Parts: sequence; structure tokens; C-alpha cells
Amino acid sequence: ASAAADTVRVGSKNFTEQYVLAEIYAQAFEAEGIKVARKLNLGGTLIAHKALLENQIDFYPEYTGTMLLAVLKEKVMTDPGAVYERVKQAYAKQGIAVLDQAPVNNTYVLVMMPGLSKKNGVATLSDLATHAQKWTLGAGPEFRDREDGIPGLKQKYGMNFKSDQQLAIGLRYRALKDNQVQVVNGYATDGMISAMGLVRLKDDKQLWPPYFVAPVVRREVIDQNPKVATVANKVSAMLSDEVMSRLNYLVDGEKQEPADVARDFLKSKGMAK
Ligand code: PBE
Repeated sequence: ASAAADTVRVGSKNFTEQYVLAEIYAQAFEAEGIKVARKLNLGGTLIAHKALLENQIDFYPEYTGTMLLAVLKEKVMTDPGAVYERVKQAYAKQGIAVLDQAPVNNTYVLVMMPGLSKKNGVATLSDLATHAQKWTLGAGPEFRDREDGIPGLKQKYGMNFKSDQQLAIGLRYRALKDNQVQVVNGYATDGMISAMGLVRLKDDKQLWPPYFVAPVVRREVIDQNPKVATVANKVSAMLSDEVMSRLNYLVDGEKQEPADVARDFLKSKGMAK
């Protein structure tokens, strides 16, 4: 079902930062007179990508490393510029433009409560590998299957948890606090990581590539309306790890609505309607 040609259908995956980013881009479009239809909370990466390919959405925020590993199933590369160029080229063949990457690296990160980390001397993923068999990992649904998820941890670090518990993405930090799980698969820009003073374990063998935010958009849409790319690129340039963590915290910690958080952010930049 294609919307009116002048409406941009903005999608998102199923976690806080995605709702916030989708609202920021959507509201910036609206402020520039571009009509928007929201299709948020589609599901995981492959569902969002499929929606784009099948012309059910026009635009959603993705991450460079996710495009490389989860969508294209290629090998890890560590240079952010090289990853960007590679995914841009591969997506172009599918009729999808990868817009400018924002300076936001939302990498996977394993986190622990400070007490448990200190008591066991666990600061890196290599350290964790020597303790994992007595602990339970809490993670969202995608992490179980992705090459850069549990399979990658096994392969690169020989990491084997006692068990892994699949959690709703929004419930990971509560499960950690309640000691229902001892390690959580966090996203680097999750607002709750600093708010709870959690320890970020160092990926000392570089399992993970850079995961910079970059909107993906159907080529046709920007051919018809180049302003979509211009506005999105302008917005992306205003973001940073610190900004995203703060905005994500306002939603997860302060229980604000993503749309309100996005509006306040754009207002502070003189870009809201
Ligand atoms: N990430 C971090 C995941 C979730 C956030 C970019 C590694 C992803 O959506 O691919």
C-alpha cells in the first residue's frame, strides 16, 4: 500500500532510541512542510528492512554495523568510513539510499552491576568469558541469533553462559537490578546505563564493528523529493552519543513520550514547527 506520493512513511524498529529518532526525523520533515505517516515499532531489523524493500515504508533509522552484519551478512570491518561506504554501495543495489551517518555509535555492550563486576574482577569480555558459566545473560530477541550476538560471543571469546533469558528490550535493566540476570546486552546509548551506574565491559577482541546511526530511504523518494535527504542530513549532524543517551534517558528514566522528547530537542535547535 503506497501512500500519497508526497507523504514520507517513516518507520522504526522496536526500541526507545528508534522511537525517538523516528520522531526527530519525522517532526523535522513536518517542520519543513514534508507530509509524514508514522509506522513506528515495526519489529526487529529484518522486518524493518523488508518493509522498506516491499515499499511499505520509505524511511527508517538504521545502524551501519547492523546493515553490514545482520542485513548483508558480511564480515566485520572496524573502520567507520569503510563500513559506511560498503553498506552504502550494497544498499544502492537494492534501491535504497543510506543517508549521512550521524556521529552516534550505538554499539552493543555487555553491562553488569558495579558490585558484581568488582567482586569478580570482570572489566572486559575476556574476563567475563571466565565467569559466564555461572551467570545468566539477559538480552532482547535479536541478540540470540545475530552473528554479532550470542553466536559471536561464543566464537570470538569462547563465552558460554549458564543460560540466556530473552527479555523484552524495555525490561532488561530491571531484570539486571533484580538479579534475575547477571549480565545484560545493553545498547551503548541506552540512557539507563549511566543512570544506574552500570559497568560497560570492554570488547577487548573487537567482536563489534561501528554501529553509527544512518537513515535508510527508498531511492525513489529522494529522487522525487531531495529535501528529504537534506533535512535528514541536517538533523543527523546535530546528534551525538551524549545527546542520544540523554534523550533515551528522558523516555526510559523520566517516562516522557518519544514525540515530546523529539519536539523539545528540535525546538532547542530552532527546528521545530
Ligand atoms: N544495535 C544497538 C542494535 C540495537 C541497538 C545497533 C547494535 C540494532 O538495532 O542493530
